[in-house]
This record gives sequence, structure tokens and C-alpha cells, in this order.
Amino acid sequence: MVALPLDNYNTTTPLWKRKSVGAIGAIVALLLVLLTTDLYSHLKVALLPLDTSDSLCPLYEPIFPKSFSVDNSTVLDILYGEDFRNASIAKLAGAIQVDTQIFDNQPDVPDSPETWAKFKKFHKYLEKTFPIVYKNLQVEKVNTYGLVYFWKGSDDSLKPLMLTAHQDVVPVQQDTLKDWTYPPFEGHYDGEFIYGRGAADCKNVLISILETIELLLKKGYQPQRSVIAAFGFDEEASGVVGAAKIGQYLEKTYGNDSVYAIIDEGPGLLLDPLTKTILAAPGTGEKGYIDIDVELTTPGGHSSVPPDHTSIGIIGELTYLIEKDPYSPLLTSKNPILSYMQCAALHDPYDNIPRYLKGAILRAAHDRFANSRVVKTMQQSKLMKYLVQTSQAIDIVKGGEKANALPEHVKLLVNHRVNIDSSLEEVKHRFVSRVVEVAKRHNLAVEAFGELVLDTKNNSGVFVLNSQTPLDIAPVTPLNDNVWKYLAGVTRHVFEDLVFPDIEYPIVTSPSIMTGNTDTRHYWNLTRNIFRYSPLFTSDMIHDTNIHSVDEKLKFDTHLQLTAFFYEYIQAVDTAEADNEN
Ligand SMILES: *[C@@H]1O[C@H](CO)[C@@H](O)[C@H](O)[C@H]1NC(C)=O
Ligand SMILES: *[C@@H]1O[C@H](CO)[C@@H](O)[C@H](O)[C@H]1NC(C)=O
Ligand SMILES: *[C@@H]1O[C@H](CO)[C@@H](O)[C@H](O)[C@H]1NC(C)=O
Ligand SMILES: *[C@@H]1O[C@H](CO)[C@@H](O)[C@H](O)[C@H]1NC(C)=O
Ligand SMILES: CC(=O)N[C@H]1CO[C@H](CO)[C@@H](O)[C@@H]1O
Ligand SMILES: [Zn+2]
Repeated sequence: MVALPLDNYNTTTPLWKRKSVGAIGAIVALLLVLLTTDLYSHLKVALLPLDTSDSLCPLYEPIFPKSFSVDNSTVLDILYGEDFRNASIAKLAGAIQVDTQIFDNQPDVPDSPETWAKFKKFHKYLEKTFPIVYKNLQVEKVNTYGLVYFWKGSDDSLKPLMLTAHQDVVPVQQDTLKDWTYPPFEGHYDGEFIYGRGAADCKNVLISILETIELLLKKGYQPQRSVIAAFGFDEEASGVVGAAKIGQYLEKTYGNDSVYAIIDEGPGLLLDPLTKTILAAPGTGEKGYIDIDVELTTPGGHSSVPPDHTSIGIIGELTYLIEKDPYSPLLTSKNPILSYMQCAALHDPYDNIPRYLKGAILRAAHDRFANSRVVKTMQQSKLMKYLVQTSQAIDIVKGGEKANALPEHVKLLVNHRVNIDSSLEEVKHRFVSRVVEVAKRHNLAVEAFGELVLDTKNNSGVFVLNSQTPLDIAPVTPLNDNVWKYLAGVTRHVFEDLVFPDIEYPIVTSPSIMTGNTDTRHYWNLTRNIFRYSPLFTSDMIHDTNIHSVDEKLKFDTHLQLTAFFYEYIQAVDTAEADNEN
């Protein structure tokens, strides 16, 4: 507390004493308020100076390939040339015209070759459309329809760059056919957008990669760093027969940790709602996934003499318990979404983020109260909420056969998308404890994931728990290393200098996470530098492209942006300088 003004200091009048008592009272009251409320924490967030050194989210200089300074006409032609555009429209339209719809739970290729035969037609189309690629690259077919192209570089000491996409598309629901403006497999171009299933997810990416390589070959480009292009064919059904086999093939051929970086489909550049500026948002993490399957078996009998609780009633009790107690949100620096918000807070040219929220974001990594403010803000948005929280959804319940027979078997399936800051083990553990709680009340046994965890020595029934298709939380891609610097640098050059030459602020590359999973789940062993990233600009990805929905479409300008990016990126990283030191 500050001393009283000096000129009053030498007096010892009763007035001074009374003042002093008043001051002490005020101090005590203030301390009480600070100690018993969050006021002190609030004040820290609101008033402490912001740490605006950009160490939390460095801005990297634009990077362009040497070829650009020699002759910038090719990349400008990709973006603005009418010939290139027209040819490119035809290539993507042709790819959309080959139906490669895929359904869930299809048998493997050797078990049912006819199911997959449609991909033969797609391969023929690619071969016809990209003759130079097929003439110069080694093309491997993994599990018959997985495509792996290898463009050998002259320097084997450089790890290959890997670009990926998938050949398959989600099905068009028959009853929605009438709602499409243009037939889903026509590839109609209306002068601005190209329409059709796969136009944005993600035949555009596949065609863009091949167009880029074809063009570089045509220009006589010979890379030092090898380039791999890999296209699975069942990404929309978890990639088990496509990318899984490709991943095994690549790991066997090139080894563990043998790839420079992987760029797969994902978010691109978007209009950030907080800063109202364009940010590049490569996905650097993915949530985990686990379905837990519960089967409750109890003795049957006649409904006229029922127990107090039938198996359906008991399952009802369990579901009540589950929903009553959702997962708590948790946000640490491990979660790319915190890095994303830090980037937005540090690079906010129009000062659109309120001062208090900015303070909270920048302190969130080390200040529990600030962290809770950020989490609370996220919880208010349905879209943001589950980026920091494990979701649980009771999706299937089945049981009961007859009005006069007690149900003997009831099945329940609960789907979970696991927070980056949690683990599959935590989810299983918590689920088991809820089941045990219910089981104890009803004298039931519990067998969880192959282990007997509760035995009643009593034949009153048993819960059996299994997990289906669990997928670990993806390893988070490292930030701010050299690989990151090149990704961010090329993004800046393509979008600041070529696509948006009038932009007033630098485009910051900020990590993000995907709530779904891509084929990269099968590529974790190949590199830690995985980016789910399709650098093209849409202010609102979901609404602008209708991915998985009626009238899927892509603004054709954005397809050219993607190709311009690949064209520059392949050349920019074609040097040992783009490697991480180690
Ligand atoms: C491309 O190069 C020409 C000169 O060859 C130059 O005038 C022009 O500004 C360059 N464009 C860009 C976007 O750098
Ligand atoms: C590109 O296609 C449009 C529309 O079909 C056509 O009008 C135009 O002449 C074409 N441009 C070139 C250079 O072929
Ligand atoms: C067996 O289950 C019945 C019915 O729930 C219960 O009344 C009885 O106490 C249980 N016996 C033991 C040994 O747990
Ligand atoms: C990665 O390697 C480990 C250890 O060899 C193996 O168990 C795992 O299946 C591999 N993961 C993938 C996705 O291939
Ligand atoms: C067994 C092994 O060496 N695993 C490594 C393979 O490479 C990935 C990513 O490059 C590493 O994270 C694994 O530890
Ligand atoms: Zn996709």
C-alpha cells in the first residue's frame, strides 16, 4: 500500500489517527474481497500488460521458390491464365464424372473384387489425363486400388515429401437426387463453381496434386527431394483397406520416420471470426475415437411376475447416469486450439478481440482462472465446445422382443470423440466405473474389455463391455520448427503476394484440430510433420462447399489457389535448408 503524502506524515493529530483506522479498515475490506471472490484473478486478466512478444505465435517471412524470381509467369498462369483454367476445369469435371462412391463396412478387395471394380475406371481416367506423370513416375498399386506415385529425387539424403488425397467419395442419397441443382456425377461448371460429389472432398485435392506434378515435369523440373503422392480409396469408411495398406507399404519400403512432411486434405484459409482476418489453419491434431458397446444379459421370465427392474430399466439407469455427468472441458498447451487462439490474439490487426478475452487467451497456458474464462467462452459455441471436451453420444439401444416376455439381452452403444487432453484409457475407466455403480445396485457382474471387474457369484445377470474401432488421439504435429516455417512462408507468399495482393496484414498460419479423422491416421509412423491442410480460401468452408451434402461444390478460383500452393511448395522445400536440424 502506498504511503500517505509526506507533508501529512509528521503530524500526530487524532484526525490522522482516525484517518489511519479508516485506511486500515479499507485495506482489510479490500483483502477480504480479493480473497473471497475472483476479483483479483479478474484484475490480473484485465489489467496486467499483455505479453505481445510473438514467441507464442511467430510470424515467418514469406518464402518462394527460386524459380519465381527467375520467371513468375507459370504460377501467375495457374492462378489467372484462361488456358490453364479451362484445362483444369475439364480435368476435375472428368474426375467427378467417374462414380467412386463408397459405403460402410465393405469387404476387402480380394474378398469381393466386384465391389471395387469401379476404381479401375478411375485409374484409367487418371492415366489418360496425366500421361507425363505416368510416363515419368513409378506407380505402385497397393491392394489393387491404392495409388502410390514415386517421383525420385536426385538427393537420397533428403526425406521425401508426401502429398495425399482420397479417390473415394461419400454416397449420394437417392432420395436427395431431385434436390441437386446439377446431377452429382456431371461435374457441371457454371462459370464460377464446379458442382458434384467429390468436387470439394476431395477429388479437387487429388487432381490438383497430379496437375502440379504434370506441370513441373512439363517444365523439365527435376527435384532433389523425392515426392510421393498417395491416394487411398476408402477414406470415407476409415481407410482400412486403402490408406492402412498404403501406410504399411510405405513404412516397409522407406522405413519409420522416413518422410519429410505429409499434406493431406483439411482446412485451408478461413475468415477467423474473432479477428475478422484471413488465417491459414492447417490441422495439426485429431481427437481420439471410441465406441463402447454394452451388452446386458439378465434371466428371462414372464412379464406377469417381473423383477423391480428389467434389463431395459437398468440400461435406462445407466444412460441417465452417463448423460447426467458429461465430461469436463480441459484446455492445455497440448491442444492446437489454444495455439490457434494465441495466434489470433497476437495478430489482431484491427483489434477486434476484446481486451479482456485477449488477456485471458494469452494467460490461458499458465493461469488457471484465465484458462477457465477461455474455456467458458468456447463452451458457448456448439462448434467450439467439443474442441476442448470429450463428447459422448448414446447412439444405439436395442432390446426387448415381446410384450409378455422379459428382455434377456439389451445392447447399448455410446460414441466418444476423445479430447486431445484426455486418453482412451480415461474414457474406458470412467465408463466402467459408471457401469459398476449400476451393477452393484442390481447385483450384476461386469466384464469389461475382456476382464472380469465385478463378480457377484450370483446369477442375476452380467454386463459385458467391448470397444469398437478405437483410435488413439493423433500425435500433435510440432509447431514452429523449420518444416512449419516453410509451410507458413509459402502460404504467405502465395496468398499475400499473388492471391490477395491488396491485403493489408500478414497471413498468419495457426494450428487447428479436426473433430473427424482423415487417412493420415494410417500414416503416423511415417513422420511427425502431418498437416491436414488444403490451402484454398473459403470464408466458411462448410457452407461454401456443402461437403457430404446436396450440391457439393467448389469455387474454381480456389482450386487454382491450391495448385499454385503445391506448385510453389514442392519447389520451395526442395532443399536441405527446409529440413529440421537434428
Ligand atoms: C512478375 O514479374 C514481372 C517482371 O518479370 C514483374 O513486373 C511483376 O511485378 C511480377 N509479379 C509478381 C506478382 O511478383
Ligand atoms: C475457356 O472456356 C470458355 C468457356 O467455355 C471459353 O469462352 C473461352 O474461350 C475459353 N478460353 C480459352 C483460352 O480457351
Ligand atoms: C443375489 O441377487 C439377488 C437379487 O438381486 C439378491 O437379493 C441377493 O442378495 C444376491 N446374493 C448375493 C450373494 O449377492
Ligand atoms: C506404427 O508402428 C508401430 C510399432 O511398430 C505399430 O504397432 C503400429 O501398428 C504402426 N502404426 C500404424 C498406424 O501403422
Ligand atoms: C517404433 C518407432 O520407431 N516408432 C516411431 C516411428 O516414427 C514416428 C513418427 O515419425 C515416431 O513417433 C515413433 O516413435
Ligand atoms: Zn475427404
